Amino acid sequence: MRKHEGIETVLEQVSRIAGLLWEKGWAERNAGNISVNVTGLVPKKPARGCPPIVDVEKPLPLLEGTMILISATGSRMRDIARDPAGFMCIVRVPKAGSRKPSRAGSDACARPSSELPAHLSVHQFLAARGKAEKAVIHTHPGRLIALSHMQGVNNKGTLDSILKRMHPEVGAVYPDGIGFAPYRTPGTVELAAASVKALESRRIALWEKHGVVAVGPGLDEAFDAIDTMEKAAGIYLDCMAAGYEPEGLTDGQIIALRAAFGQ
Ligand code: 2HA
Ligand code: ZN
Repeated sequence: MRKHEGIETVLEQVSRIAGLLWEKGWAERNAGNISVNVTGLVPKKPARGCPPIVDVEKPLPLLEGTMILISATGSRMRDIARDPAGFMCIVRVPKAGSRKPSRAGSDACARPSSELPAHLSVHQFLAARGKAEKAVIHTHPGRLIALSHMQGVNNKGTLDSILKRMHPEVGAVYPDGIGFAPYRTPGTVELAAASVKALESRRIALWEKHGVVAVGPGLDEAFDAIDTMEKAAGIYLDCMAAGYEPEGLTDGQIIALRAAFGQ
């Protein structure tokens, strides 16, 4: 997140990125969810137009005192795009001993996304490692999901290698590649744990047969990682649909790319 940002600026970014997720076709119905660590950006007395604040029930010692802006459960990306404050809420992780009554349940829009466990686990992991990333996106990009159904491709090593060979941009910008989380039921703590493991030092991980989770300093950078990987997946599938297995960048080309980008 950049300096001098307030919650209003973050909500503008949420609106723009939610619109893009919808336009890209990655957000059917209420698919996907967005969160941003907005600690320090929420005024003590939130003004009108600030999303509702909900206290999280579960103790999360590493996130104590943190505020996470997250899409509300059931919200459509196209609705978030036109009214971000109306379809987001702020999850507050109270400091130990300072628990305030939760507003969850009193306001239909104040129930956070069904993927809250994954978002909180990823924010916890980012905070614990002192990372600059504050934004998390989960969405359903069709081509990456299609690859995750392809036997022989749906494993970390093969998927990562295919995407790097399809498009020089992948290896140049994302040398740590894409992580791979084996299928877990949506919304579960098992999916949350698999997400953290798959992300490690990466910007993006594929949730097998479901979607992706990506992180970035801001929502734009998280979006870029998804967009780039989805482009590479599309090139692979377009070649296969045209009836040929793509040659891909050769070993020599990959080595030269790494050297050129100081990796
Ligand atoms: O928010 O995408 O994974 C709906 C989903 C759950
Ligand atoms: Zn999903």
